[in-house]
Amino acid sequence: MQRIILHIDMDYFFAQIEERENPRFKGKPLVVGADPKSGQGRGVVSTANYEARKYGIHSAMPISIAYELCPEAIFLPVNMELYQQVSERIMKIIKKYSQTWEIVSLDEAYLDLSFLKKYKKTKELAKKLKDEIFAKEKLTSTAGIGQNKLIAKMASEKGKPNGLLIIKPNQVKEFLDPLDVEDLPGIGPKTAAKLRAIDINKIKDLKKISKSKLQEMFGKVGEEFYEKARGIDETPVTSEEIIKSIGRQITFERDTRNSEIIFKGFDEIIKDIYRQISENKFYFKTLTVICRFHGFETHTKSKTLLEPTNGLEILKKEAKNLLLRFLIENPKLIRLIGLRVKIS
Ligand code: TTP
Ligand code: MG
Ligand code: MG
Repeated sequence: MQRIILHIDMDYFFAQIEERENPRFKGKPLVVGADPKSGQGRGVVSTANYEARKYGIHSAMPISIAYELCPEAIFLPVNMELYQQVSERIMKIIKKYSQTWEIVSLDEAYLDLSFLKKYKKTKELAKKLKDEIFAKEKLTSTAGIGQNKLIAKMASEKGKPNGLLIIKPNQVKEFLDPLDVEDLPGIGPKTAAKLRAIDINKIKDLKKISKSKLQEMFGKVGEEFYEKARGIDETPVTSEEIIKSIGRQITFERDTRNSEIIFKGFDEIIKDIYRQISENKFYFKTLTVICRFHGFETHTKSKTLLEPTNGLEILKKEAKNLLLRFLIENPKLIRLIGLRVKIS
């Protein structure tokens, strides 16, 4: 059966909320993230508004580089509590438009609109949805519509900002072919570099490689690249909330191997996560420790317990074991450590 899927994603979400709260920031470059400390700051950019993006600033970039690119930008800390509240209200609106929805992150979701049957009707619905979000929250969003989640997501990406882009099944090929391989969800800079090395730059080029060759190069995900390059994606809209997780991380003032500093920081993270677990009566089953070394090399290690628990002692023990494994395996100076637990 032909499906029709909508993907909606808020425009420069954290930064747009900050602009709304403080209209005098509008029109000026604005960066939400770690404290830049006049260029000495050590965290990263969460997001930036479009004015700041003109300077090359983007999510996950070291805040010190963002500062270098545009020292006169307005730098604001992450006010996650506010963004979460806004997100909850937006998702409530989105969920009214289809019985089948999937929330993917704080600022994006899929709706299965197959019941509308016609693309024309989905366009009207998407407009209404965007208008309702704007009327209630004064925030713009971009919607993409297509035959599956892949096309819908890529369409919203290309339709930004404040856009609505519909790619009908007979337009998929002309839409995908000229795009860069890195525009394909799942292909990041590393995969793209390998492809570029064999002169594969556009999705059109990617289609020339056989499935078996892609498998040989990239393993199981290689097969997916083959399908995606042709606009094929069967994954359903799952009607589930995102799996909630709680995470915290700290960036040290200086890269360090001082175990007193490392474990003192880690204890605070554990304490904070435990406080959230107990306040909300959460249970967790999977823990992930993240460790960023000197030079930005970042690794994670996870442990899944046999059953969900809410105990502080087990959290401490398992988290510290994971961190210790990092310390044993890698002698480099440590820049950042973090812990995340998946709520079950
Ligand atoms: P995105 O939807 O990826 O980005 P965005 O909404 O800021 O911008 P766009 O208009 O391109 O959609 O992410 C949503 C929010 O998630 C973003 O506002 C901040 C946060 N975020 C981070 O904190 N770190 C990251 O690396 C990314 C990608 C996002
Ligand atoms: Mg967004
Ligand atoms: Mg998003």
